Amino acid sequence: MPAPSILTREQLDEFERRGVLPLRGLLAADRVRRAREYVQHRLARFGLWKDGRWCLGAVPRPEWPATGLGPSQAIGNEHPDVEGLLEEPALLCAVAALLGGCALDRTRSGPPQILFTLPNSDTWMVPATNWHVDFPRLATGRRPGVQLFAFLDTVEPRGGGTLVVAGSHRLLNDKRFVRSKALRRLLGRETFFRELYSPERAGGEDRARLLGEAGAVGDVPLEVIELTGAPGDAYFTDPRVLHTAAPNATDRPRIMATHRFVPVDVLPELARAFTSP
Ligand SMILES: O=C(O)CCC(=O)C(=O)O
Repeated sequence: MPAPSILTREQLDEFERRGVLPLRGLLAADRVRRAREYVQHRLARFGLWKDGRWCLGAVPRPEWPATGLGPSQAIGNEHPDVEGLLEEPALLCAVAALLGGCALDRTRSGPPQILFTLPNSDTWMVPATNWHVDFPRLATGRRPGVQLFAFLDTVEPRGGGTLVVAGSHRLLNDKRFVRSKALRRLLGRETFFRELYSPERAGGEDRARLLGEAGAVGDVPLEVIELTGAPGDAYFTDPRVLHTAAPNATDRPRIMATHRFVPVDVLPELARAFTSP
């Protein structure tokens, strides 16, 4: 008999429908604290973290779209306290539930990736640029895995949390490979995405209003949502949802971690999709 799922039928349905599922308090507080302390420890080298508090004046303030220090170089991901995030039993049960228990490719997927953004803007808006997907549409229409976005510290609204277009994973699954650039272009023919990418709807509050505005392509409802949360909260997304980084208009750095879980049996098709003409 299969093990009972950690997720309810309603949550699984929500994930199917919206391609985004919040799971509050998914990660244990201790595990998250260790990963956050690792990040703070690494940033202490730049004077950004000192005596248990942020000293943001230690480096020049970046201006959006710059995010400040590159997390891979300045922080790095390969540390047991970062890798330990993926050992969380509740997280692994949620991944198994979302992927129907498929065996995962854990050898090549590496540690979670730290997402870090210093405060970098006085105003907040939904960017017109860099909307993308990390995985192509597959010819079989199959979901290529699930992506985790976990909060290592509080990320408030307008605090640099990733933006995603809920529902967008359901578009353009029409039996062919479509990679990110082509997907962006094809979606740009639709009113909802024309507005989203539109440089005319250029800045400030006008673009901020795109958040939460209901839209649709055909019968697929769409909505731009901002990933926000407290330490230990997480979202799972369908890797086919369009998403982008956002400005951080608060006074605290944004610290999140992301990871892509890919079933082993999807790898051959993924490889074909990435290399197809
Ligand atoms: O929140 C961000 O910085 C963007 C993350 C992103 O685009 C990704 O993980 O693919």
